[in-house]
Amino acid sequence: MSRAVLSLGANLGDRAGAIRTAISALKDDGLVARSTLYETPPWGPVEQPPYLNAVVVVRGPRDARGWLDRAHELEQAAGRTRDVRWGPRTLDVDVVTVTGDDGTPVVSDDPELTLPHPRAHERAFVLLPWATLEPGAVLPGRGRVADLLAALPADDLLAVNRWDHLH
Ligand code: PH2
Ligand code: MG
Ligand code: MG
Repeated sequence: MSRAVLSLGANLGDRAGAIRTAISALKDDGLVARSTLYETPPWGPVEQPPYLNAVVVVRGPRDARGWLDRAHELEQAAGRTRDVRWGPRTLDVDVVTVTGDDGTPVVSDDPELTLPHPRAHERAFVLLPWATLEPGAVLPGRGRVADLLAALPADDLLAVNRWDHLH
């Protein structure tokens, strides 16, 4: 058994539908907790529409590669086509961190699955929803999620807005 933190994002089509469908599908994989949806400005070099983002915690019999495979299945089911790196997408599911039942985090520098996720520590759209699920969460190798959030520019935090209650 392992425990994984997954980040979900969508900025094309029915953004909320794609994320909610994926979260529902994860109930069969041992969904432990899910954040609400947040609307967030696009991060990165590509100009594109705003994202909806969410974070979930799952625990099940898969290993790290198994969670990545599941993430890709969910992206496929949402009609994901892979084109521009960091570009717009109907659904993106990223594995942020995987922890064994003994608490040991999986560390991997495989370019297809780098763990923990190499950019999660600087992304408010990952850290903020995660902190609402697990206030004491630690991103292995980077420190407490609450401290990482506090280290980000205030504008990054202010730009992550709870979306559900607006709709
Ligand atoms: N994902 C990206 C690129 N930029 N920006 C936000 N706000 N949220 C994302 O999920 C996101 C992004 C590529 O994975
Ligand atoms: Mg991503
Ligand atoms: Mg991805």
